[in-house]
Amino acid sequence: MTRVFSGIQPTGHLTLGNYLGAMRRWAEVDQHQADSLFCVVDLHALTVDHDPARVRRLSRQAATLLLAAGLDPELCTVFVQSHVDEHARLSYLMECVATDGEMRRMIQYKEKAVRERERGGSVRLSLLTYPALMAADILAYGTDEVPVGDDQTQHVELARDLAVRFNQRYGHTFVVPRATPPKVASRVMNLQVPTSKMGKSDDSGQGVVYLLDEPDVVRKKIMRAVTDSGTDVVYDREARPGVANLLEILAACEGRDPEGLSGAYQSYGALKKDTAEAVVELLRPVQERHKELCADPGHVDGVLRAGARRARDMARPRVDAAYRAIGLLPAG
Ligand code: AQP
Repeated sequence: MTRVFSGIQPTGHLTLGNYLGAMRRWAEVDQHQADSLFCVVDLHALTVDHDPARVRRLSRQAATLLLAAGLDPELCTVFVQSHVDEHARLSYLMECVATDGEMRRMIQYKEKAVRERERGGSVRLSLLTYPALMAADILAYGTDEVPVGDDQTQHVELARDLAVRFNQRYGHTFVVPRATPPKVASRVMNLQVPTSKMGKSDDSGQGVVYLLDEPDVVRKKIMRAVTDSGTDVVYDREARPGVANLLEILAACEGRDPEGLSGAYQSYGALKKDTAEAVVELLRPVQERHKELCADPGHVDGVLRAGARRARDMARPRVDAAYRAIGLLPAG
């Protein structure tokens, strides 16, 4: 059976981008068709300046939202990265296989390093080595497929390269994984700056729909979305990024094709109104389930405990094998 692994960072409140680009597919497709693991990757959240209490709170919220989005612990493994030591253990080996140049070429590193400096902070070494930890996350489980949005495909490519290199140099240890981005909404864009990704660490939040935004807030943000200077509704990502983004969001909500949808609209206003209502309806069941789960925190804790146990059992043999293969003396 295909093994699927993917994760989400507790660096901010989860967004419509996270849902359409990743979570919805995990719940609707992957957990039913594959042996799947989904992880709140809290160690990754320490790569940028953070408040410890906030990271803890967001980790719990992210785990709760994964369940609210439909992940079923009977069908897949849901856990928190720091609960499974194998991630950090294997990350060090990945750092020993990767090169400094490979890490510095990563687009996310370059973008986030600039952002950290602009915010007056310094760049943490862990931001540079982030892809080694991500490779460890993936490779520890013998992962075949990594369902991620477009922004993460470069990191999955690096995980592939490291797996191949390790196998060639030290003997076959890792499955070589591949990224599987969604066909529609692989990169949901910021509603105010439609040339930038809708990200959860956006400073103002005005261009970002959060999964827990009230319906009226969702409507307001979408009705105020920046469109383009033209007036006709055409799907053109390059020339009309704002309208293309709305068409993609609406298409993803309704399971349709953005280009086909564009013909149905004569004005930006009508497109925004339908998009807003489609998003409100998409989020409604997730928000309702989230509320129920918040009333039962013991349930979420239990799911995470069992998930971590299962994940540890799956990862340990492969990580132990990697330690032996690379030349470390077994503990006996
Ligand atoms: N805008 C997006 N469109 C489509 N997919 C997206 N994903 C994230 N944003 C979009 C996908 O969601 C999964 C988890 O994302 P993440 O937690 O690794 O990354 P993030 O939400 O982008 O978080 P950051 O890096 O903490 O936020 P920013 O970028 O604001 O600094 C992944 O599969 C990702 O592709």
